Amino acid sequence: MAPNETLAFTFLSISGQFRKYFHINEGTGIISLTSSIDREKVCTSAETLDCFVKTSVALRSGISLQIFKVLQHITDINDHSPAFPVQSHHIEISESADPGTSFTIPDAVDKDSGNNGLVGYKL
Ligand SMILES: [Ca+2]
Ligand SMILES: [Ca+2]
Repeated sequence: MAPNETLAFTFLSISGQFRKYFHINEGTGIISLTSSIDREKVCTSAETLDCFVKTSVALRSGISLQIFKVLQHITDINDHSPAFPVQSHHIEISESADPGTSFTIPDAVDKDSGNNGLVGYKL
């Protein structure tokens, strides 16, 4: 690098809908958030525990260019409570029902992942 040449960092690409969440300082290369990320909105697949942002950053100095990849992992916090899909559920029980007769209720869901999304039931 020649003494008067400055470095310039820019995003070449950011995966999916993440572009609006990240900024890169052109002079320092520091990546910062422009707003909070709601993990459950941007990584919607219930089976996917991992939520990654794939980024390509270009570093320019004069006519030279280097590209490197940055993989950012969006970790989950337990910010959703379990909830039933309906507010109430009606069950009819005959007085002749035997002890041990069981009844099902709708499955509750928790939008969080892994242990943060576990649901338990208690009377
Ligand atoms: Ca939760
Ligand atoms: Ca969460």
